[in-house]
Amino acid sequence: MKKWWKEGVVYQIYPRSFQDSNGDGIGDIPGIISRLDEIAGLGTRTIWLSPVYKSPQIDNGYDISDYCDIDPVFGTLADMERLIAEAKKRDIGIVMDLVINHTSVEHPWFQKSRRREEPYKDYYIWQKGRGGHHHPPNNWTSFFMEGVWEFDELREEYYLHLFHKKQPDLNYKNPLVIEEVKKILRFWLDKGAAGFRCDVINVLWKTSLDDGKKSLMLTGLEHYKCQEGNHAILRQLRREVLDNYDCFTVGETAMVNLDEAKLLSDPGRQELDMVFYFDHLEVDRRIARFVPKKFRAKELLKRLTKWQQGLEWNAVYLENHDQVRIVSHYGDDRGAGERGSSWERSAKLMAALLCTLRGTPFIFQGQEIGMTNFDFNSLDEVKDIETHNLNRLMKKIFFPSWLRWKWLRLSSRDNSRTPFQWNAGPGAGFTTGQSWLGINANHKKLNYDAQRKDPASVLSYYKKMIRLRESSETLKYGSFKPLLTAGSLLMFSRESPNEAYVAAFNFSSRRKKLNGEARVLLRGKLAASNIGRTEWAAGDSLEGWEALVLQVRGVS
Ligand code: ISL
Ligand code: CA
Repeated sequence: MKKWWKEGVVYQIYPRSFQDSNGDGIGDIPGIISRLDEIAGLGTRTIWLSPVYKSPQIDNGYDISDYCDIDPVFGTLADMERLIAEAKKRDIGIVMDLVINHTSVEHPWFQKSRRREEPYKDYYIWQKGRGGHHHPPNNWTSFFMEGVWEFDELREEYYLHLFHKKQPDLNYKNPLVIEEVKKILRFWLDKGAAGFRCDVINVLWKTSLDDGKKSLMLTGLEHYKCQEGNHAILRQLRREVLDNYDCFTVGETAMVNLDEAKLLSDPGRQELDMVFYFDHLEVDRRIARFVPKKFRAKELLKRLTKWQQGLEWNAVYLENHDQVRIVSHYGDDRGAGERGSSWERSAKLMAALLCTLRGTPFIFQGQEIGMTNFDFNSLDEVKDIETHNLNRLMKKIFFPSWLRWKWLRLSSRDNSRTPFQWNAGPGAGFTTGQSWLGINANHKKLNYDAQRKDPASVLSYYKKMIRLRESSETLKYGSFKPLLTAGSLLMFSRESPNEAYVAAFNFSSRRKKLNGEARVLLRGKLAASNIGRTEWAAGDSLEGWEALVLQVRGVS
């Protein structure tokens, strides 16, 4: 079924790192407003704003102390209202980040809960320790590689936190908590929000607090991932609140498999509209995204196919604020900022991939100019709490420091969180002050200003691909069919009754000779080329990092 949120691309802003307006080194809402024309110019229909709510910023805003106010570091509620209005003028909707698995310890609910004040007493998951205070209630481990229980001296009980210890989990067995969430949803929808990206939305319901099966990643997961109680909450929020507004939801769903994702996003079940899963970004990683292994195009196509065909509608993304930069990951960032380099070609290849898959494309800030992983030299420059926790854990099990750093720099979430590179000047046009996180030295060559007027830039290519997708019903709604892989070559088609496109990608800096089958499939009219081809005369090879999109049926 057609929907407005299936039509256009979503642009994710990580406010801290987007545009600073007052020189304090931290991006803010007035900064975002000043860049709305650039955002609109890309072809953005929706902005997903990572959290700007009041927060002690332990986890960059994913630890909220007031859901209905804005953190002073980002601006005021009036600024936020202005952002919604200014975006609307440009036909852009704003999607808020809904972080409701946990709050900050500084949220008044938690402060009152610690003191057993009603009605907040059971807003969180409180438990007595085992053997008095001495042992936590169970053996679960957290997403940030710690235990999940923290002892509170005031209440003399432990509270559960699946993430950082300053992010206590809410107790969804308490109906009052769900009522609070409804209020938050209505508050933002009434202000004009276009929907919600729902943070770790599949772990809300803790069925039991029994010990979990021991696991290297997450002990206890089987007691809270995608439980029936979680589905019921989503249906309730949908029925009672979301359905009364013209909005959409995309759930970030940790550790989901396809069957679970289907249940969460099947349109008939009325829970979420789309989900973010991680499978396609872990082709070359073990233990989620932490340990490297070899990339294979074959494995990527296999995983893409599974999800493209398995779900009714996909949230298509290659980057976000928790992932590394795609050009440094599946691409090749050598020659960053330089014309004709592997960096330029592979960044454009990612644009072509993003816009030819079936689903709503999400672009993370900076992806559209091909920003790369950070260039930090040591852990001291990293701010991400996840990276530091992981380092501590690896140290405990005697990993040498060189190996720790090798792996951490491959997985650190700060890779994508460095400030947006607007220009070549000091502060990269991001700030006039001291930036909160290091700015990549490659901003001197790789920046927005260098690309904005250049028709052959990565930025211009993103715009082109976004327009191509928007102009084609087949690229938006057509079916997805895997065609073939051979070494670094990956091909699929998008088909509708009257029209078909074939997309071919060479995931290597080396020229790729096409086999007979590939040559037959690649007969058609050129729809997009990332290396400036003006026609495709059924050639016999693809250039290094080439992406080719052909219209193979329905050519008028
Ligand atoms: O990063 C992951 C997979 O590669 C997942 O484990 C998962 O995305 C993540 O840990 C959950 O992320 C979300 O909630 C966190 C917050 O720190 C992240 O920034 C947010 O996206 C806690 O709110
Ligand atoms: Ca600022």
